Amino acid sequence: TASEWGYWGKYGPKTWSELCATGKRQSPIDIVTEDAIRIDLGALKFDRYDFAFSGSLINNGHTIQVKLDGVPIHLSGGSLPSVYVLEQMHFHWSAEHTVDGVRDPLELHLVHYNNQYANFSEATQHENGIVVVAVLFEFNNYDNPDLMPILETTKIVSNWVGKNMAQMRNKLIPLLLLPKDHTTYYSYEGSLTTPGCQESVMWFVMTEKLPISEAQVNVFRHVQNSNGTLKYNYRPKQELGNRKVHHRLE
Ligand code: SG4
Ligand code: ZN
Repeated sequence: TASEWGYWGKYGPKTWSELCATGKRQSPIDIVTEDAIRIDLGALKFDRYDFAFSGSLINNGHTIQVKLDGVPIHLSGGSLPSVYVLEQMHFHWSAEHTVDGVRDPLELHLVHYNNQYANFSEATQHENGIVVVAVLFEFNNYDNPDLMPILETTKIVSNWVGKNMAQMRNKLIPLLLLPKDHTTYYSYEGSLTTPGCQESVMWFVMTEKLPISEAQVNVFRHVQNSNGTLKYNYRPKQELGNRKVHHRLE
């Protein structure tokens, strides 16, 4: 069916052309740090990110996605035109954005939509509809304890034949999944990185990276779907074209 897509083989990204918007602002990209324009767009304001949330995980066959319960979490600042509401978070292994050609083992996407639109899917139809904050994780030789609530539940939903949705046993504090310096970032105008690749996303890729161990990345690499093991789930880099990447430094 037309909705069938994957990350390699006969349903891989090379075959997405019928499913994807083909424009001039596709994602992900390679961030060339030397070419980034240093400019103060203002700090991002992460509202209620410091609360402890219960939530659930879903293995949707393309990624592991986290949905938090309770009060809405808001993102603003950074020259954004309005307030953006956190919709969900999910992971890519390996990372989708590369920095000076380096691909890290994991990238977290915190997906938000513009609260001027009725809902998330309506927002994807507008050029300022979506903001994704991306956090890169680099290998280190110790476990990152802040990923524990997600990883323990990933193990439960990773067996596709069993249940693909589960409550997290421990609460999650989203702020702990952001680097300490969460006000320094690269930003550019792009798209969703999966079909239909709508060109509605303002990307904020955090400059500072977080640590993850090899054993922790392996939990993601063992996620199953109907075709077997989801060994990796990143879209290859897209052309930057005429776009500029901005680098916010304080
Ligand atoms: C993942 O496949 C998520 O599961 C999708 O969320 C998400 O699509 C997609 O990634 C693209 O998001 O930040 N990588 S990205 O550009 O949010 C949407 C769902 O399928 C539409 C709900
Ligand atoms: Zn993503």
